[in-house]
Amino acid sequence: MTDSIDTETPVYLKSAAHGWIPAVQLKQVAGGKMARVAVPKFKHENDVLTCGKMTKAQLMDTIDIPFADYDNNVLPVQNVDANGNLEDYKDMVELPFMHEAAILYNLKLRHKLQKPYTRTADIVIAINPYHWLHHLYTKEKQTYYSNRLVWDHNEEDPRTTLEPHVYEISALAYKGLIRGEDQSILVSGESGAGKTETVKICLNHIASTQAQDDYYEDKIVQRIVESNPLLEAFGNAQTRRNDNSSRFGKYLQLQFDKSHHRIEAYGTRRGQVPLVGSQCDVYLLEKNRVVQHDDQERSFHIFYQLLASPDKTQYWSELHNKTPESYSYLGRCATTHIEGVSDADHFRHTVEALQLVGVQGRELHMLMQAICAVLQLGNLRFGALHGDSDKSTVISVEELRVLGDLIGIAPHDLATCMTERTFTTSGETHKVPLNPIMAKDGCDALAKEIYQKVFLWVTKKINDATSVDGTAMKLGTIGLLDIFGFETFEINRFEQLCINYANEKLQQKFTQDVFTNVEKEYIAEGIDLAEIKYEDNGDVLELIEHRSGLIALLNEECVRPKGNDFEYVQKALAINKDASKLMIHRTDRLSFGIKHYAGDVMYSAEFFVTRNLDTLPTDLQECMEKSSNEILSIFQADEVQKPHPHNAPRQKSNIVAATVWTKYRGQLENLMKNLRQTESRYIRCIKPNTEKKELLMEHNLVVDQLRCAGVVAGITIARSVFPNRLPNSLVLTRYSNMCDARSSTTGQKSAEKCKLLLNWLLKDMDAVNENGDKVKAFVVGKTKTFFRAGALEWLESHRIRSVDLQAIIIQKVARSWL
Ligand code: AD9
Ligand code: MG
Repeated sequence: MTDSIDTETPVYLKSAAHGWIPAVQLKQVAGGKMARVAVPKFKHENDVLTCGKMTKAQLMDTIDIPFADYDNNVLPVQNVDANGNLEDYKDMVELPFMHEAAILYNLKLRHKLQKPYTRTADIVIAINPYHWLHHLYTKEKQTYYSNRLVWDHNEEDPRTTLEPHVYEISALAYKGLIRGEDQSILVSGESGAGKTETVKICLNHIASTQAQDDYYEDKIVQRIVESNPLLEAFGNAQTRRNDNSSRFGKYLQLQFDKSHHRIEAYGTRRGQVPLVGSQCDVYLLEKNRVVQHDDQERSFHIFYQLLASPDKTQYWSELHNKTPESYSYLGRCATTHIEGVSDADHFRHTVEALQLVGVQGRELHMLMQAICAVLQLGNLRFGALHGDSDKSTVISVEELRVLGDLIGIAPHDLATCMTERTFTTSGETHKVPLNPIMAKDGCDALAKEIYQKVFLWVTKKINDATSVDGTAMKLGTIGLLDIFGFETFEINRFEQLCINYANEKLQQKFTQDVFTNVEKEYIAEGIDLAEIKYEDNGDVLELIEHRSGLIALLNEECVRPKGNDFEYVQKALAINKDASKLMIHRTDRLSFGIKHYAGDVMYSAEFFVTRNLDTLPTDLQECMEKSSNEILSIFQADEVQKPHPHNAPRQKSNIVAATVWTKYRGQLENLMKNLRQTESRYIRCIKPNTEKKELLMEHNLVVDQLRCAGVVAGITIARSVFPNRLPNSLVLTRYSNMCDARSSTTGQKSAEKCKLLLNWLLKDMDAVNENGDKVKAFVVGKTKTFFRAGALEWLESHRIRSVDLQAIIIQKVARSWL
């Protein structure tokens, strides 16, 4: 046994809590440098350590990170301090080692230390802690971040000394707004990652910057804050992944009054811009959930809330003794109650929030009755008419009567519009009977449509009560985007394509913003602009959006008299066969795939045409227009929504203008246009595990999300020329004791000192670029030093030489156990 580190024999410790972990290993990495593998903390509480050697396969199995991506199967993952303790980095741009494993382990360590937020340059990564860390969200914390980031003008970049927090994003957005630029905060992540909670945390923080005490006294701010849980009651549901999953996308624009006299009128802090309103745009409500949801999931919260309310009969006497099980849309599966949640309490809160936005009295009744109408529609049953299975009749006569009473339409009229369809040919009208399945489908389509109207009606009421007229004052805005993250399931449908398309659009903006920020940083630091190369996802967007792309071809298929999913796929594949991002399925002819920025996704085009058309039969629309309930009767004759008469040529432009894709694309274009006029800030939410458990991190799950969020790609752009950067002050404290240059630098500015120090330390590290010119291993900017590939790793591996002694001890102990 020698006293030097044996670089060939990796030694691993087996920990009961952590599985196999590398103890210490020096390994040659790119450029012939030596780098080291983590030295984990040797003692874990209640943890038994054993040791042994591991094969590469075992290592990949147990450590669970994609080592296969790298040339060396063992990479340095973490940094250690002089005592052998793992060091975490609050800004990942400063990580001495740069790859997915290093990012993952840094996040993991911080997660364990209950530090859910980590910065990567201007982006904040938020790991869902799955339990409320109260100390992070106190009023004092809110004020502290506002003071440091908004009001304190003395420091250059206070973030270097601040623990990362989403409050820094909200504070910086508010500061940007005060300086005159509209702002947006883009929160993304997969279902359950914490987007909605994060938006609420930011919103509360911004609200707290208003009248310093008792900001809830200001009704408008209260209305804005309360509109969030209100929308959640109507647009959120329990899913397997999240008990309070948002089933729609949301862009909430906070409106601030920038006119001078208003500032004085509010008597607020100097420079403060008062929050005077908000405008909420919603996207793609998952209305299918009204008629169908999986086991262990629920429909939208409001149904269960209403049924749990002790006052429910005041809205409709028929609700007496009714439970979710009484309604077929809710009670089909066992899950009707969420653990730890009181639907009755939530209902009270929902009603209070509705009253706050002016929905009360008659309107409140109308709203609740519209919800009851949806439930009641689900209880209608259809059977063959006089034994003829091509015709249908409503067999639940009593349920039909109750529904008729509720919405003020004669039961007979209701039954007719549900069991027959009207067609007009050559000016003549024909009634065609529907079979029971078609009648039930129409009834479900009506329930979904009514619920969508209800949701949009509530959104409009919120906007009416909160938004202000931009012409009456000079408005500034902070937009908060809480939108569905990238999705890939076993079967991916039309909805997944819509969602992933939105994510592609946002990813393109993200990449461009990261690039622009890197440029800005170089300029601010006074260093020469290096050429930054990056790949964006323009090819995917081209495939989806261009003139013969996936959207245009689907719209065309919807216009064709006998348009269908199969023809659509064949055309899309033939026309775009050379598109590099399109994948063709050899056997399943209804499938196609897209190479998204976040990974490859196969789509099943089954029902694409129907989902894209999403039309409600005219008979049902016209019947609803007669309802005494105004929310239901807003089914005005919407020309473009109506299906075209049988055999008559379809009016192409009308249908195309009305398809789900076209409307959705228009909404997204508007959103992007709006975002382009703002300074955007990013929060990437990460879900640490699928069990909703605190302190547990599943490696693969997190790495996948980091890829989807473009975190790794973003850092790669930021570090493409200079992979590492450190504040000059840190360079001095960390590396000064590695040489004697200290004595000669006293009295000089830190940038100068850094230059001298690094000139000495890195004198052998200069490289030669493609043009044969000599390039320095580092560039010292005004406040930060930028390192080329390998330079910081070299410094680190030499700095931690003192730790080697400890490593030797660990190896000795470990070997003595072998
Ligand atoms: V979905 O796409 O709408 O299904 P979100 O919005 O990403 O999803 P959400 O914000 O609803 O997730 O968070 C899911 C759950 O995680 C919450 O109900 C909380 O129980 C938990 N959570 C999220 N963020 C925090 C936090 N900062 N602190 C504590 C949190 N718990
Ligand atoms: Mg959500």
